[in-house]
Amino acid sequence: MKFFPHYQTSVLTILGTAATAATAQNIVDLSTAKWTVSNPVYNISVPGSVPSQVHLDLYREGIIPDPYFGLGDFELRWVTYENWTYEAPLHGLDSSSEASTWLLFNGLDTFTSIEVCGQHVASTNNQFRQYYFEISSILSTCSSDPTLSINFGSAVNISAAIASEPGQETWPNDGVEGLFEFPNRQFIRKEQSDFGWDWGPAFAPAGIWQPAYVIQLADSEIYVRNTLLDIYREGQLNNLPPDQSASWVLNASLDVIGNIPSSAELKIEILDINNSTVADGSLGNITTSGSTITGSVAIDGEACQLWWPKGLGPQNLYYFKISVVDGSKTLASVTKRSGFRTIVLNMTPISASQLAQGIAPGNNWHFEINGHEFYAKGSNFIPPDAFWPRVTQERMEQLFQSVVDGNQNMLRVWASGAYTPDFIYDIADEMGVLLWSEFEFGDALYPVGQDFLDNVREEADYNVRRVNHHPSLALWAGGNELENLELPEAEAADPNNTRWVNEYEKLFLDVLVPAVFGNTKSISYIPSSTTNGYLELNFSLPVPIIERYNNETPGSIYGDTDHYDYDSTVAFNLSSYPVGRFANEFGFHSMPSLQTWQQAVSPEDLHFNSSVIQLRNHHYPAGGPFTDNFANSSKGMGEMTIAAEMYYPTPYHSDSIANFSAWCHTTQIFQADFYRSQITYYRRGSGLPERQLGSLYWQLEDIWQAPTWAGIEYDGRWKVLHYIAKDIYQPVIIASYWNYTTGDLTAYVTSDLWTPASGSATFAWYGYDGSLLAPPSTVDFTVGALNTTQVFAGSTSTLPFDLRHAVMKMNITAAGALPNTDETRVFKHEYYFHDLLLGEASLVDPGLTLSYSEESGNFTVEATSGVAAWVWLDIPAGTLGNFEENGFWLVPSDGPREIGFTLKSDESGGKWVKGVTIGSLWNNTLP
Ligand code: BMA
Repeated sequence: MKFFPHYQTSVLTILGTAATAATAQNIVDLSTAKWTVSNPVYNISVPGSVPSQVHLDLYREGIIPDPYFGLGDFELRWVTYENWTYEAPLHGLDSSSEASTWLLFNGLDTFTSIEVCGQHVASTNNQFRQYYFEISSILSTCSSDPTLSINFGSAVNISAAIASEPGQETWPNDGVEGLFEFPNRQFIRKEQSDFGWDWGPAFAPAGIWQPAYVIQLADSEIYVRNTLLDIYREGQLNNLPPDQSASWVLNASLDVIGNIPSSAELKIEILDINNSTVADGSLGNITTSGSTITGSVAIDGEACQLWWPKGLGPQNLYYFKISVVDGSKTLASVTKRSGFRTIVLNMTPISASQLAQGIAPGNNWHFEINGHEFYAKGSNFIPPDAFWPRVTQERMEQLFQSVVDGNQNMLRVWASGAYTPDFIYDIADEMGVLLWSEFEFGDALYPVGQDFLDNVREEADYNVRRVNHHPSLALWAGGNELENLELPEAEAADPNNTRWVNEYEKLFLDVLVPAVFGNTKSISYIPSSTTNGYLELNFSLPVPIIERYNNETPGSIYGDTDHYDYDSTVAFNLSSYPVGRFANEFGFHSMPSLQTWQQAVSPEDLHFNSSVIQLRNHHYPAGGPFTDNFANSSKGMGEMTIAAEMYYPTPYHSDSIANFSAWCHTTQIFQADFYRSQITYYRRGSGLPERQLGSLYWQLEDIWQAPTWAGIEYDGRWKVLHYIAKDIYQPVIIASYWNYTTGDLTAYVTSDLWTPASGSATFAWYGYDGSLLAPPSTVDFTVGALNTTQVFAGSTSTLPFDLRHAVMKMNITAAGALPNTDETRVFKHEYYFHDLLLGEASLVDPGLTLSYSEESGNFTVEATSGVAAWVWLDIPAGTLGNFEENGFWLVPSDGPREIGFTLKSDESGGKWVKGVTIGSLWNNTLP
């Protein structure tokens, strides 16, 4: 790897010396200070911590019970309505008069008044900004030992006060406000789901939620508080596919506390993952403006190993050490781990050659990594906890391991949580998970007063710069469900008024486009998660994006899709699914497992419709009304019940806990079944005129223990959905597509490999007793790169047997190569077609057997006397891990099937193995 001289101001140095020694700044990490948190109204004063939040400190000190237990969501609202003060003496400061002293906060949640030595320093009102304040003069007048005191105002009260200010903005439509939520979230810059969401509780926490420091600098010293690193192809423009043969350009920009001398320069050293220097030199085009220094350099691409998402190639990473130097002195240096890749959301018009391939006219809407189209497989990531400070590295590594084990390569980081911390991007960089990232706005229209917009500008600028170096960063989107929901609703309620679209564009184009395009060339931007894309992208305009909205030509296909339908009677009607270029969210809720419920509710509440369980369901009925009443909370429960009763035998076990557990599980089966139907439909679209290239279901994981759309429960346990998604996100799959009105039945093989794969498909009809109803048939197929091919066509109206008594097993074996490999691999997949109403099917006892081998650590299962539908291996409470597969079907002729297991944590001392149980849908029919 080498730098190109024309980007440099000085002679380039390859394999040169390391940077000189660091400087003598004094940095006090405020997590080491002795904090108290107090509230005078309740006469509470207890030890506090940083980073933390009030609820976490009160819980640790025994003042409140576990906020996640029972009805803590409601019972602890008094905490939220109060103001809280965090206070600590400042030790370890250098009292010499030369030092300038600063407070640096990477995150304050949210409304604060900050004092040092009883003197006001500043007030803050944005959870997502980094704040820094000079306190040198206050310290010099401090009569006693300095004390830092931060008073947090109640976000719920303050947002209500802001909402009722005279002249405050109102909208013709309400934002989405679910059951049991605090109102007015759109007026403040705080995690929007902190006020409650349809999958989460409303704690609206407060506290110093990110690291905080005191920084002391001598006259010429500087401290790097944020770093932008942008690696792109020369000539690259946002939202457009770059020339992959162009050289790489690295742009670095450091934001500092202190003064950067005008003679300062930037040096760079690139190291491989083993810390060997692969290149070093100086950056050119240096500009210094106040407290920011920027420079760039071109890099010869030959030796740069590309970074790829999981499944598409290796995750090559490098360290980039950037130093600010002035003559022979190194003023500061910072190291960021990054990689070489281009990622673009291509929304260009469908070209003539694409039309000639049979792609429907309109615009593209797909991602390209390093110039390759690929199929994005994944889900939506929500805040993994209502209290971020307790989200640990270990928990996130475990979660992301489940993501990659589940064959997912992309997560959409949903727009109304918090900007993802760097350590999570780091995990995604290492594991190869692309993170479609969003600004924190969702399901509401937002104020556009100058103060609000200025506040957002700071927040956006800080976060775009902070995370841009992560190769996993895939996209910036302005917010959640704005163009497809909030804006049209406002326009429908107040027709012919252009105010709503103008205001929308003020925030999501005029403010956020410069925040992205002004800082990075490597990342694409869309204003709304669901969008028809642009009508025009013109970089000679002040804001280069002109939105398409509903300016559509009939017969053309444009954007991505969002699909929810809580009428489960049409769940498997394929014509009810949207046809688009990409599915960015779709779903249906289900109950968590009994094991998870036991962590959160008392034994007497373990009934499907107990008040506690109903009140933890925050899903409102489709179409509203979104009011705070108990009757509505039963609707979400009702939707799950109706679906379970319609499609499956429903449990009626005499043991009430077993019955509850089976009901929970049956709602998970419906959820998984419905998602599989949509995922196969969207994936098949990769080879149909819509050229559909992505499926991200709603939602990856849970924020707490409750009925939600998640595929992974709060503690990491996989629901049926995560197993089924793993199965159907394999590279080469077979699936059936049934029009139950006409009886037309087809099957397709779909592949997201980048080269063709060939193999054969076998189809066999079985009775539920395991007997073959007809001789199996086999066809050979070749499926193209990122394509689909039909391998079966028939009709269920001409079958010689009743569909209620038969299942068709289809399985494929195909040879193909994974992207970026030459090695041929064998891909296998199986799929069962059956009547939708399994409650009416002639299920028999499948005679399931289960054994475990200490030696291999594998389980062996077999259906000895009939077809086993939705086989489920269950792990006891206290143990966490996942099977290689689960939720599958078995026929007796399959013989024994060995299934691997990965243990993640265990509190049973190994006894869990004996607690593993096996069952299938047949168990629902047992008393
Ligand atoms: C969409 C999402 C989320 C929501 C989910 C389930 O609205 O964008 O806001 O939680 O559906 O209702």
